[in-house]
Amino acid sequence: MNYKNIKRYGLNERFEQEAALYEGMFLARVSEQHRDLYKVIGEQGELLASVSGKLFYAADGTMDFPAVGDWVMVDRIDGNAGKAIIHQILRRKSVFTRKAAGTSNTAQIVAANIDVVFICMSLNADFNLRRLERYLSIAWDSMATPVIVLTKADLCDDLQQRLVELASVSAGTEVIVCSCREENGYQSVNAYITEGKTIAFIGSSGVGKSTLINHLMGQNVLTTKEIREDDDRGRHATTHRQLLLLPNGGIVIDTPGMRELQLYAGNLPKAFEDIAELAAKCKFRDCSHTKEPKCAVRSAIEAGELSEKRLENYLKLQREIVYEGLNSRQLEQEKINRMFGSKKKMKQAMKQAKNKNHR
Ligand SMILES: Nc1nc2c(ncn2[C@@H]2O[C@H](COP(=O)(O)OP(=O)(O)OP(=O)(O)O)[C@@H](O)[C@H]2O)c(=O)[nH]1
Ligand SMILES: [Mg+2]
Repeated sequence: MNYKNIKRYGLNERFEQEAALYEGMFLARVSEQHRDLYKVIGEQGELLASVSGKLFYAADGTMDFPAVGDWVMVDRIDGNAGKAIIHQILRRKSVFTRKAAGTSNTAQIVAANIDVVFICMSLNADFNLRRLERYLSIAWDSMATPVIVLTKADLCDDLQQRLVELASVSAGTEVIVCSCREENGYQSVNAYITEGKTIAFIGSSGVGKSTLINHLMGQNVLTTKEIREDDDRGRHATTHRQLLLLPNGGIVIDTPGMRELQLYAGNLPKAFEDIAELAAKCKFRDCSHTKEPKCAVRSAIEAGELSEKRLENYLKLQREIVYEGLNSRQLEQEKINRMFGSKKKMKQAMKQAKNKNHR
């Protein structure tokens, strides 16, 4: 198959190879989701789509349904004869998940197959280190690279102080400071956007995600809304996730601001590398860092090297993770095992399909 259009939407060899497994079906990327209706981009343009009955009944939770950014196999190449049917979701390269709002322990996919995740936080009222720790835990688990984007620099008069505070939680993550009120306010963001790479913007409502994307697009394609004056919060201007193609060849996913961000899976050792390093020096291997003797983590707090609040948040997030010990990579692996038996068998099947389709 000679793909042209969807190559611009980030198609690479890995997905192309897997798609070869599904003879007679067409490859497309999910660009929008509205409840159970999807918009997908195929080789001949946009299509409306819904999932097949088989996919629906075989689904074991929301992770088994398509999400924005997913590569899927559909039954048609154009929409002339009606809606397309999504038969298969290709293996995800990365996935940003959170616990669905409410009490159930189900996951919600925020974006799939992203290369970089921009965690947006404004430098005024939204600035909150504990929330950022949550975002980073999920981002490091997602297999996408996180970048912290601090927005609304024009509304902050103690930037240096903010950056010092941030340094205690941002280790290993790039930080970009920007503002829509300055001429070159988004230049550093642009540096991360390259052809064929997918970038997702996440963060609270009103921090300026859509404003930023509009700037990158060079036109106002997305709706933005003034924040409420009384509490400085956004008004949920963006209502659904959406994938767009940027003029410079990058692909961006805009997401609605989240009211709460609960963890479904998270990479705590990576987001809290300082605590993980200290924990290795505790007397007890299963030290809970609460009351045990010779606890290196508590000693660091007493010495003023680690903030108590950071430890509290770490312990809280640890309790929150649904699949304790299972990260997104392992969850995806489980799915492959369910589908193919093992990763090796999946690779063999892919190779066979490729040879067959090339004959
Ligand atoms: N002063 C200032 N205002 C900004 C900046 N960036 C965005 N805004 C304003 O903040 C408000 C909210 O921006 P949006 O882009 O709608 O925010 P969002 O993150 O997309 O919000 P949701 O879609 O609700 O998640 C708008 O009125 C923007 O004009 C900035 O750098 N400085
Ligand atoms: Mg928005």
